Amino acid sequence: MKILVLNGPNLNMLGLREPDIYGNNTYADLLELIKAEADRLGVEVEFFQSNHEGALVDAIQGAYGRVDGIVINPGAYTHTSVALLDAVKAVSIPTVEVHISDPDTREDFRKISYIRAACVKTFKGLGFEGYLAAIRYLVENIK
Ligand code: CA2
Repeated sequence: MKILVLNGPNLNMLGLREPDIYGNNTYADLLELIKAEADRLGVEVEFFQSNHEGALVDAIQGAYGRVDGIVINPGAYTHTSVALLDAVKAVSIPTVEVHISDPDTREDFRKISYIRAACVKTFKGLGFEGYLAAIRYLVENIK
């Protein structure tokens, strides 16, 4: 089983700014944590981060026929991107939405998630643990 882990804009800045919201750990720490959980579960993981909407669309399209599940934190594109929603719908790969913080408890503009309609599950407000929960969810639910 292969899982693609996608991260959107500014998530490469983890640990460097806004530690009160996103914690002190870095993007590299996040990848290490996910890889350890994937190894424990015996699944292959591939990582991609971009600050560009089209690059994320390309990554989702590139997963078609190649990947069994997607974990995505679209960052701010969560609240703006119909293109990411359409891409997940188009490839029809089970996709889990993850947010480190809980956007529903923040500014009103973060309360809308376009991509959620195409996702099988959402984990939010759990910090980095949300990504691990997403990996476990896909492993348990993809047959
Ligand atoms: O809570 C999340 O994971 C978010 O997807 C993070 C996005 C935000 O726009 C969403 O509403 C919720 C922002 C990611 C920015 O990450 C930073 C990391 C370090 C320093 C500054 C920003």
